[in-house]
Amino acid sequence: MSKLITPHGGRLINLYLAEDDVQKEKEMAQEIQSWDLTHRQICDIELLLNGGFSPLDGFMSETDYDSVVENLRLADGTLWPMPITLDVKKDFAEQVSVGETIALRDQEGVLIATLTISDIWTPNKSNEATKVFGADDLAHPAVTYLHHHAGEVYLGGKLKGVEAPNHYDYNHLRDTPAELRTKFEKWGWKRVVAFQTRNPMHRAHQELTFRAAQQVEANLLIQPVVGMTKPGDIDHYSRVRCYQHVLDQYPQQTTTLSLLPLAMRMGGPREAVWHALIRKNYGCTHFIVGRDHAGPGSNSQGEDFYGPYDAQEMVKEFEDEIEIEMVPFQMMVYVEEKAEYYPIDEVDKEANTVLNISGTEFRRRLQEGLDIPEWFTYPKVVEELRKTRPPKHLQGFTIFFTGLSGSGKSTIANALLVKLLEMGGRNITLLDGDVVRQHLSSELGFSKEHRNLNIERIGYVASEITKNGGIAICAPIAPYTATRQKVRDMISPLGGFIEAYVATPLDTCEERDRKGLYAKARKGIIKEFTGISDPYEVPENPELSINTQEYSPDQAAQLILLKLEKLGFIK
Ligand code: PPS
Repeated sequence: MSKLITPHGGRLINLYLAEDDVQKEKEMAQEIQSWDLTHRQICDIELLLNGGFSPLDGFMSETDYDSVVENLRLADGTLWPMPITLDVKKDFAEQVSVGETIALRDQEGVLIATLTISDIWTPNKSNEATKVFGADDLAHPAVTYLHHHAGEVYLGGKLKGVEAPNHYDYNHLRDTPAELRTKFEKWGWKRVVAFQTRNPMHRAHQELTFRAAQQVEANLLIQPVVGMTKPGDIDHYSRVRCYQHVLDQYPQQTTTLSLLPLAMRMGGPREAVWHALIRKNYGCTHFIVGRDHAGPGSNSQGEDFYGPYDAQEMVKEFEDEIEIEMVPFQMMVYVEEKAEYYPIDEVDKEANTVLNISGTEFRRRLQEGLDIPEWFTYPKVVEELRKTRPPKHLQGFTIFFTGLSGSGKSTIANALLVKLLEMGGRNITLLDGDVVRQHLSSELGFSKEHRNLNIERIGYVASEITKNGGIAICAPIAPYTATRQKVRDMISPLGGFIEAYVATPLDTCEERDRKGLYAKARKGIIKEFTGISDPYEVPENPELSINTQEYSPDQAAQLILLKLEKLGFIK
């Protein structure tokens, strides 16, 4: 048996009920309130139940949460840098009370665990953002998540695990901490260095990890995150196919690949300490921390949230306590004269030609179908990535018209549709305001809530079309900035999003009054009419603003085609 020793000398937590108790718990759960776990919560609960988050034995209590936020420690002093909380909607929280047990289910209703509530509280999210992520700045993905996606109320309490969250993908590459420890024991791996990643691996990463393993004389565990990573990252299916190709580059029996169902927060230094603790739980003795580990990019002032080596410094500070040795790593660069990779600080830049391709440049080359040299990455990796990131002219996109009723959105949208059909070779769907209201939103009215729901539905359909390489043309009024932004955020990671504001002034729309609606609105026969008795928030930064007094529908459609060409979406 492996020694199930975790950081802090405790045992590896296993929160799953014994087989005999599972049936009883399932029967009991039919009588109690259920909470449907979000994707993030499914990731967290999997690692809580299987001991990846040892020594935690449930979602944090308020005192543990406060202590973690303020001091990176649980209330009893145990090192733990990241809040692991169960956020729920306010109306759900109002229906439950301390001492009650609730069922936690996945999106299909499968019972994953039960939680006996010990605490119910409303967190100070701005304080959490500032203390945990360094700033209450929405440019940080975890801060956006906290304010815009997470529920208002947190529930704390101990968990009883009924069933592990189900995965249909790459089951042979998924291990619990206990399974991985057993494998290491079986293979005679005493010293194991873990490599964490959320990106595809290229030659530089292979060189870095290989050198790190050599340096500390350890076997190598490549343990990429397949739960949630930074929005916009390459999907894990493609990444895992890439990792499998890269695995062939290591000497046999030195290296293994195992997938980690973690929901990252991109919390830089705190996150690096958290990652180290998790790796300790998975039985690793060493952990590679490179430049800008788990960095979220720049803040709203355009500066990096964290310094490039902050994460290394913080892990160093706690490595003895975690009982894992950090292996710090510099950026690897390719030295042309030597046809080899070296850590950047070991290269004499005067005497050598140093080559490197930045992430942005790599994505540009992929998008434009340009050459990617073999010194940078493996041909099979490029092949995989070209499939997921096709050049722009093969990607899907959404043209999202917005403007007052009668502004000319539908006319321009139809002209554009016809021109794109004439060009041929693409699948196009027109989601016109009236048509959507007939087929998708027939039960909705024109209150703010209903309008937003209508736009979210249009956004969802358009996002599916865009994701699958099609063209969606949407032409609703979409009067609210926040909802338009929501749709943009939903679609942008999947392809192009072009907001086209049809800027016809209200008096012109009213003069035209093609459907006679403005006259009725003025008389009060139609209530909540946009521009008359309901607001229209003018877009601040649309990709296109079309003045219909200067452009005929045909010219406006041409204008959009030129924009699409400029952006690379049509060739
Ligand atoms: S929204 O706000 O985006 O959900 O509106 P949308 O679905 O695009 O509206 C579609 C058409 O509904 C007609 N209509 C109204 N518009 C605005 N306000 C009120 N109260 C209203 N009642 C009916 C109007 O003809 C919209 O079509 P367009 O093509 O914009 O003229």
